[in-house]
Amino acid sequence: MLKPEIEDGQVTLADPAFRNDVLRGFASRPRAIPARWFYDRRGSELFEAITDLPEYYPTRTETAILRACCADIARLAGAGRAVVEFGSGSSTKTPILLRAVDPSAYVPIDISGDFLRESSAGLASAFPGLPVLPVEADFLHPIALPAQVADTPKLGFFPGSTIGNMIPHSSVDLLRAMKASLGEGAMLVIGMDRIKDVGVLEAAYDDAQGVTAAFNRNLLERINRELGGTIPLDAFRHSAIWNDDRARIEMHLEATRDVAFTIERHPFEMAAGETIHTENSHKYGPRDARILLRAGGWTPVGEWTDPNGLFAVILAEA
Ligand code: AVI
Repeated sequence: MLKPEIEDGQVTLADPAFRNDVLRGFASRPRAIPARWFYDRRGSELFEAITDLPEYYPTRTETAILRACCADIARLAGAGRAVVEFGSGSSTKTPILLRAVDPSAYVPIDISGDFLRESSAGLASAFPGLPVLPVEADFLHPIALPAQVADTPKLGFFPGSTIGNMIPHSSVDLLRAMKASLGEGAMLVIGMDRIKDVGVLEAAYDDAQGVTAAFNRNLLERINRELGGTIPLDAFRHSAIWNDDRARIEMHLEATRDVAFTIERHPFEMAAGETIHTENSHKYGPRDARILLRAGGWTPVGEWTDPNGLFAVILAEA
């Protein structure tokens, strides 16, 4: 049965998919919970705070690259495309692209109706006259886009290196689903974080102010809040480590002592040093990025990076 929870004075129901992923995640070995569950209201606020941290280079680096390359993207893509953003849109990056490419419509796609409505309203007032056509859907699967843009060529936009949060076979599936959603003649602008110095990478995911640690630990708070968990928060520490073999930063929550707790009355035990794996953030060498795109059905036609080669923005065609 769904369990009513009080959040911000409102009664909400625990998401059955969250419950399943958490119970399975704690029972499996290695223990792991999908990163998508970070993003409740508090988690989304903490992620926003992460993007401003001095150690978290991706957001400001990608924004600077976009500012510098958007005229080239506009030239290569041509005017009048419908820009289709996978995710509900960033108040900084999206306007940079929209201003440059002179689109005929803007179609943000997000699974969370709340975020979608908020960001669509912001974009619509910043771009009067531009049709903003939000679609509430899970973009991991092919999506039917609004009829108004059926005959318009599309320019997909997937910034932030969000693709890096998926394991390689899922990221290939996602690129293929995007290609199917965008249709004939589509192009895609995608942000992909580069492999770099391990110290820089680990600091970006374990900042001095502890914001990323709070973001990671908020998952445990969410489990306690929404699923009636009894996890002792003080028994877990945030860890972010570079897995060189898989070219990814892994975030874990590590038990600092032996602990026993329940989630919806299911008992769990963890020994000191055991972890629950909460996120992967894959990084790509220049060739890795191009190979991944090609595996997903896209041909890279333009690539831009910052002077230190920290991050890349790639334009690809279907
Ligand atoms: C959303 N995503 C691209 C972020 C990343 O860098 O992998 C999520 C994040 N996790 C910790 N810090 C930021």
